Amino acid sequence: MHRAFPKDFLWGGATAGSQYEGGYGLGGKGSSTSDIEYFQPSEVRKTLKEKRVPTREDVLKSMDDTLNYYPKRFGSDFYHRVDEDIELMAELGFKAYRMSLSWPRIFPKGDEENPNKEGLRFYEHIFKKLREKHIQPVVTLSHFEFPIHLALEYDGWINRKTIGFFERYVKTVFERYKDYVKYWITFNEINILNYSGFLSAGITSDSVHDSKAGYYQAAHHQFIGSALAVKWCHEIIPDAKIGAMLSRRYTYPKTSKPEDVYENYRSSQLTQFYSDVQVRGEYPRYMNRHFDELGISIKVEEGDLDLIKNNTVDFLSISYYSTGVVSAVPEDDFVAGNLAPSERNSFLEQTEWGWQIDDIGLRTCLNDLYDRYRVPIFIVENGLGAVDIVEEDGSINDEYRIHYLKRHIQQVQEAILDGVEVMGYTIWGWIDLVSLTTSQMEKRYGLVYVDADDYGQGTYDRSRKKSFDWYKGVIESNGKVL
Ligand code: BGP
Repeated sequence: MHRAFPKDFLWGGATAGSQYEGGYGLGGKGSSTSDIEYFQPSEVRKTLKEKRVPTREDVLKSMDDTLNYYPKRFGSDFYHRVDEDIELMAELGFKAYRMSLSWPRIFPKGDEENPNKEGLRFYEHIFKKLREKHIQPVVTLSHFEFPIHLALEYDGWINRKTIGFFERYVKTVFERYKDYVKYWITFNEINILNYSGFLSAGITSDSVHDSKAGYYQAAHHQFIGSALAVKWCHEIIPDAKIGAMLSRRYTYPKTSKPEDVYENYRSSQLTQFYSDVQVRGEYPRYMNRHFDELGISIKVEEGDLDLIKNNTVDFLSISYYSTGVVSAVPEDDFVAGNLAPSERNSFLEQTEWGWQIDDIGLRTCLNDLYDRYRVPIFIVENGLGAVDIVEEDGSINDEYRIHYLKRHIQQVQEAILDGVEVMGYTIWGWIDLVSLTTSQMEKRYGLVYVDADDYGQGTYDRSRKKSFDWYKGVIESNGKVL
């Protein structure tokens, strides 16, 4: 069997502005929903609890707070190290770099008529540098960084007006970057809106009476935002591709008991509801019953469904870290995962943060998604968060990370052989950055080490880990040498 990856396979790395960029308040940047998360040492391991949703008052307090440390305001200081970091990407041989734009860097409050020129120049510089190095940017329009002003004044994505603000922002960036960016992604992990409602949609706990109804209404508005982004992207940059993005924690039924199997199926439908709308262009019929059971109805205006139908995405991108288990009557034996806890699978090992490691699950998941949608799949996040030890000579021997990545890449190759169209693979946090769920720096994913601790102490200097050379070899050999 011919085991090569496709010759135009997009190997690379991924980051998100709110966890990597820093530059808080610089260059005219407005505050984002990520800027108000402070580091809480008690929450650093095994994120079992669902995140507490802040009230308006919490948000206002955080903005004036001088006692706590807010890691996402500083990230890994990419803002001041663009050229140096892009040199490292080039040394690794990246074909693609997945990044996100900060909406409030471009529209500081979100509802202005005109963009912040300095913000636009900042990203243009990045795109120029990437072009010099022949690296394709893959740009997410919204990755947990929503303008605070829109959260406080408009209740975020619950308000239909937000669609118009988003449309203005996306048209602005498509026009400005049309010569540089040919791969776009709409909303990061749109399907976890009920866990990340504040971060991704600006919904404070006091802006909704019925949170489920509010989240689904916000999702409807994001679907329209996504359809408009697809429409304008295709019109302004005809040679570009734009995709949806799911957090795809694939799940297994706990037993072969039909009740467990059904519950798992149902839970999977509720995750794929989002990509069903964005890829297939319509609300799936199974959601009617779900909305009825919840006693909610979504406000849909004339023209919404046609817009969604006529503007489906070109590809589906996913984050994949672990798998979960679902049963009809859950036992009280939960493990952690990105944002949502899951039941334990005794066949799987866990990371130091309790995320279950399942490389074969990635192959199953890729096959499953491709069977359902028949559009190319892009793995835009996968990686291992671990504590790294810096040896006396400065080296970092992260064999465990190499082992994790290798196992997963092997399964990507199996899926390609199964016939799945996989566009590319970008390692999450190719350079250390602030953790989404715990706001830690010590939960490291990188091939490159950043000298900073959980309180932002350190030089922020970069150094290569053992996995750096390994991944460079993988890209050089187009996946032949793993
Ligand atoms: C995904 C997010 C990323 C990211 C990753 C790892 O859900 O899209 O932003 O950070 O999870 O999560 P964590 O940083 O909490 O380990």
